[in-house]
Amino acid sequence: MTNGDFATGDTTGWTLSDPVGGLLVYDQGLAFNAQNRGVGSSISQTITVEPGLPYVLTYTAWENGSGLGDHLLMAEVLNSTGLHAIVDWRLLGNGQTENVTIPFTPMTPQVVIRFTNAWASATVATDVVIDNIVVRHP
Ligand SMILES: [Ca+2]
Repeated sequence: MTNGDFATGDTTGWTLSDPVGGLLVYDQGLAFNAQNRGVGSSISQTITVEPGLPYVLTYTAWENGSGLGDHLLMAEVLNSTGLHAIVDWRLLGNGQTENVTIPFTPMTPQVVIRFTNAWASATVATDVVIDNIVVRHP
């Protein structure tokens, strides 16, 4: 992955879909719902893989902010045929941090890794942040 740790301080390397304007890099991570914006934004990146071999997508996610909120994150790996290699849903509770590991097997030489904040119980002073996105071949 390119800039999977957001060490550049911005979204270099990622494609953004941000209809609500809630994506923002801070604290070395990518925040959804930033600036009290709503849900529905996503980031994605296309990577090259070997079809048929096992891979693992890992990332860290946490809820951040003084407000109370639960956030639902969707992580997808999409083959270039449009078929999913995996869809993973994580509900991050208020104050919760999770290190997520998602095994998948790609079917095509390129796949899209996409993260979407699909739902939140609140978005004022509560964000969901992701960081350290890595794809490896165990
Ligand atoms: Ca980082």
